[in-house]
Formats: sequence, C-alpha cells, structure tokens
Amino acid sequence: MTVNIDIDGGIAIVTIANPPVNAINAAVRERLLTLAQAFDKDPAIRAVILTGAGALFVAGADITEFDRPVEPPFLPDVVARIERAAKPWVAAIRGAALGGGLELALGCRMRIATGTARFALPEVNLGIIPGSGGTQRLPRVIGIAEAIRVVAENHTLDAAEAVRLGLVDAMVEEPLLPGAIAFVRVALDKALPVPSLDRPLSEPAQEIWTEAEQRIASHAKGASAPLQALEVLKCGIEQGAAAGLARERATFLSLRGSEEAAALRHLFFAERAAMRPADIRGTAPRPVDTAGVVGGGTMGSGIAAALLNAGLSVVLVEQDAAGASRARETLASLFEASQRRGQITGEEVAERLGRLETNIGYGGVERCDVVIEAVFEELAVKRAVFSELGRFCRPDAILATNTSYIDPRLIAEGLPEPERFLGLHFFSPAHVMKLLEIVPTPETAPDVLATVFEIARRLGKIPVRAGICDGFIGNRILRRFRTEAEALVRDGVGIAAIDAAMRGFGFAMGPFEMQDMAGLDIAFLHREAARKRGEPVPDMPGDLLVRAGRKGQKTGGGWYDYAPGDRRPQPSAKAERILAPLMGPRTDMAGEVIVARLMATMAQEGQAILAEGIAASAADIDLVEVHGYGFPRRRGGPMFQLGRADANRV
Ligand code: 3H9
Repeated sequence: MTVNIDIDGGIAIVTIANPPVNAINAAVRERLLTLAQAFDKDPAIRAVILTGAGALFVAGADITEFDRPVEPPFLPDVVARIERAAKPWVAAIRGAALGGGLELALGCRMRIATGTARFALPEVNLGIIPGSGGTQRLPRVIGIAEAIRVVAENHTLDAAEAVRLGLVDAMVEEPLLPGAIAFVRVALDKALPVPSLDRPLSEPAQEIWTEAEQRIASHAKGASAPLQALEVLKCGIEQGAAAGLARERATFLSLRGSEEAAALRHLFFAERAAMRPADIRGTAPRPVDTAGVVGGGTMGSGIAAALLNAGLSVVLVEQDAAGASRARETLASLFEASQRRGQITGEEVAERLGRLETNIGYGGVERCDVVIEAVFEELAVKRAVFSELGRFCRPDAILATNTSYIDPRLIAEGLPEPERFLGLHFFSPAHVMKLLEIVPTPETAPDVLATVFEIARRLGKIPVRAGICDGFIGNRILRRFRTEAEALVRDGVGIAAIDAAMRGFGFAMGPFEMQDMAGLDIAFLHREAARKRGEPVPDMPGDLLVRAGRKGQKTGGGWYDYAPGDRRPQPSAKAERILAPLMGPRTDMAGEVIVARLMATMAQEGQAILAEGIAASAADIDLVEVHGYGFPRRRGGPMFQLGRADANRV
C-alpha cells in the first residue's frame, strides 16, 4: 500500500509510504482523493494529519511518470480537494517537502514541522515549473519576494526560515506524530487559518519583477523554465489566483513535454545511476580518513582542496620547501576566496588548513588510506612516484594516478599489490569540476573500486567509470570534436562563426575560444610526440598557429588576437594568413548545420566508445560531457542529442 491510514481519537493519520522518497504517483493521487472524499462523509473523523513514512515527507511528483501522458486524477485537483475538505488537513513534516510534496502541504490548512524539515520547489531544475498550485499558493503564504526565490531560483527554505515566513505554523519535536496529534487537538478548538489560495496578496512594486527577471535571466544559462515560472507568478498576482492556476497548468504541461525537460530528466536519473554501479552494489568500501596527494601544482592543490572540503585529512607531498609552501599558499587562497564569497567562515578556513600537512618527500604517506598522484604527465616521472609509494605506503592503501592520457597499466608496472591501483582523472579546477573519471585496470579489486565511488560521493563528484584508451571518455571525444571543428575551418567556415554557433547551442565558449584560453601547445606537443613515434598525424591548423608562436591568450594570440589585459577574442587577419594554406574558399554555413555536424561527430565517437566497452552506458558519456566539458545541461549530452535526432528522423 502506498498510503497508510491510522485513526487516533477522531484524527485520521494519512502516511504516504512510497519508498525510497515517497514520490506521488497515480496510485498515491487516487488514494488521497478517495480519502479526502471519504473523511468528509465520516462523522467520526474531525481532522486529518498528512505525513510521509521514513526520513522525509514527499520528494515531489514521481518523475518516472513524466515520459508518459498525464494520467488522472491530476495532482492540482487532489491538492484543491484537500484544501476545500470539510475536515481540515494538517501536514506533519520531517525532512524534505519538495515539488509536489510542498504543493500538497500548501493545500493543507496548517503545516507543522521538525527541525529537519526543508522546503523547495526544484521543478525548474527539471525544465518544468511547479504544476499543482505551488506558484499561486506559496506567494500567498510567504509573500512574493520570497516566493520568487523558491519558485524561480531554486532556493531551499530550512525549518527556521519556514517558520519565520509563516509557511510552518508550529515546530514540533520528534517523535513527530504524537506532537502532531497534540497540536491538532488544540488547533481544532480555535479558528482555522484561511486556506492558502484565499489569502490576500497585494501587488508588489513593478521593480520587483524587473529586478527578478534580470537576476533569473543572468543565471538561467538559456534555460526557459525559470523565466516562465516568474511569468506565472506574475500572472497570478496581476490577474488573480484562478487565472494564475490556469496559466500554471498550461505552462507546466507544455514544458513537461519539452526537449529541455526530457534532457534534464535524463541527466537526473543518469546522475543517480552513476553513483551506484550495479557490479559493486553490496561491496563494502574501505574506510578512508586520510588521503595523500603527490604534487602540489594546480591539479594537486585542487584535488587536496576537494578532499579537505569533504572533511578528509590530507598529506600533500612536494619535492622541496618552495613547492610545499606554494601548495599551502594556493590552498589558503582557495579557501579564503570561498570565505570572501560567504561560503565558509574564517574558522572553517582555519579548520580546513589544520587538516593539511605539507611534506617534503614521502613522510606521512604511511598514514594514508588513499594516495592520488598528480605530477607531471610523463610516464617515467609517474612511475618513479609509484615506486616510492610502493615502498612507503601501507599495502592496503589505495594508489591512484590522475593521468589524463597515459595508460594506467604502464604506470602500475612493477607496483606491489597492483589490485589497489587505478586511475582517478580529476578535471581542473579539481575542487570545482564535478566530473571524476574512474579508470580501473584489469587488476583493480572490487572493494577498491567501491571505495573510490564512495570517495567521489563524499567529494560531491559525479563518478563515471571509463575503460582504458587514449584520452579515456572525455578527452577522446574532445579530440574528435576539435578535429572536426578544425575540419570545418578547412572547409572554409569562419572561426568566429563556429564559436558563435556553439555558444548559441549553449556552450559558454566555442571550441576555438576555449583552445585560446587553455593554450594550443599541449595538444600540439601531443601530436608532435605521436609524429615522432611514427604515427601518421596530418598537419592541423593548430600546428601552424603554434609554430608561428600563437599559443593562445597567453601569447597574445592564437585563433584570435587579444589586446593586452583583455580576454575578449578579436578576429585575427594574421591567424587567417597563417591558416590560409589549409583553408578552403570561404563559405557561409548556418549555425544549426555547424552544430549538427559537431554533435554528430561527438556522438559517433561516443558510439565507438560504447562499442569498445570504454563507457558502460550512453548516459555515462553524457555525464562526462556535461560535468567535465561544459556541454549545456539543458541539451542533455551528445548521446541524448543523437537519440533525439534519430527519433525525429523516424
Ligand atoms: C514535481 O513535483 C512536479 C509537480 O510540481 C507537479 C506535478 C503535477 N520521482 O537522489 P537520491 C529516486 S517534479 C521519482 O539518490 P538522496 C532517485 O531516482 C519533482 N523518483 O537520494 C533514486 O532512485 P534509484 C520535484 C525519484 O537521498 C532514489 O529516489 N522534486 C524522485 O540523495 C533516491 O534518490 C524533485 O525534483 C522523484 N521525484 O536525495 C526532487 N526523487 O535508487 C528530486 C528521487 O533507483 N529528488 N527519486 O537511483 C531529490 O532531490 C532527491 O532524490 C532527494 C533525496 C533530496 C529527495
């Protein structure tokens, strides 16, 4: 049964029990509606308490239903029925009341909560807006300014904030139900609050809308739901609740069927599946308290910051005193920057730095449960590190390389206990970027794998398992993507036109702007090394630029020119002259054709990666692109795009 009922002295207790998160599906809606009707007719029932089983109230509508047509009874009707019930419903909330869960609670006459309660309408994250009256009831309960933050800007209210704003009528201690029953008995002797939808709301100053619109647009990254949520809020204030509800429903239904919402749902489920790969479910991770990081450069410091942020102790190994103090300074300035942004306090900065030990040489690594190597990307250098780690670390310590290209099996050659070794490919800046490619070798033990997935969870990363090949998943697709972008240049398509098309699609930067920012020289050196090994790597446009000294922003020019101190790319006649021998006659290509060609290339490489077993699923490839390479979230990823393109062709 997804909804349970108990009766306590004339009070019905309705518990939504639909594990794991009490999501509202058709069966729950049906049952709630039937119960509201039945209780109204039952003279023995005086009031109803609505609660959720387990640690949370209700996480919202069941998202798995959203790929199918809507099925009655509809949640807005259920909420309205509860709101108009003759017997008052009171929501008793612990933990999360999200989306449709909060909307159900808003339909109740009163809400009581424990200190663990939190309230949000995260629908915009799924490319939709609240669809069961949340846009109309919430502003009438907490006021328009706060409602804008919750409905359109994904702000979560904690229990204290909810009490202050009048969303929660009273706080109760655990155990929740006895407290709720006692509260309801007292409340029934007094006048009940007005239903949420009937509460008066005065029109706010016009600036509130214009300011909110600017704020939301600047954060939306092209997503349409947040601004539409604002429009619906505004409609309900200016034209009244009935018009607002009608507008809300129409907008919800149209967004629910949109490609953007499908893309965001795809990522929602992919992100959750990525945390728990089927083959290591049930394998216990090893305990991890102390982590070692070898190398305190940009990557090593970023990894150390991520570990310290997650509460681990860190031993950072550097070669000399200058390196060690530079690493400590880098970490101190990273944490101080977080403090300036108001994310952590001064005490937290000190506490994090207190968990950091910077050492010259390998002293201290014997205490580490895991050690991550982040030194120069050269096989001999990395092998030397692991030979030292093999000597100094405990035999059960997990050893990981942060290589982006080198075959981890070569790095591990000769390492004692190779089953504790694997690749952990972080992305720069490692304390910010969510992606973590996990690259086991054939020897890696299952509990080692389970442990690094657990570390990823603690670090707030999205872990994606990758097989061994040149560039793993992400850099392999990146190389194909760049090669195809350069092929477009050879076909005579303008550099700026290609970048503009990709920005229009939703990337923060086009491929050439991105290369200029990151520097063209690393990929060039990579190609040169392959040429030296005798591999047939043709001359690329990027090679001509690097040979002419144009390595990107750091040299004042690459694909574009840059004025001193200015990062804005300016079209470069000089670059065009250098590239002329490789460029075809200038041609105009529509933005969508450029995008389609680059998408097809990424997806093609993705399919090869899947066929070779380098990625476990198409969704994993999408996660790599979205969390490591700036692929626009609202587009779902290259494999999602391929699925859509195929579906449209049928
Ligand atoms: C909505 O409400 C629309 C309405 O306005 C209008 C309707 C008309 N549905 O995240 P976890 C699954 S839209 C179905 O790992 P945690 C999830 O896939 C909804 N399934 O746990 C996973 O499955 P599996 C608005 C859901 O403890 C399992 O539950 N609400 C839903 O880290 C555990 O999830 C939201 O957007 C769902 N709504 O975090 C809230 N939610 O085990 C979305 C979760 O097979 N949910 N699952 O991998 C969350 O934010 C988090 O899941 C939550 C728990 C904070 C609740």
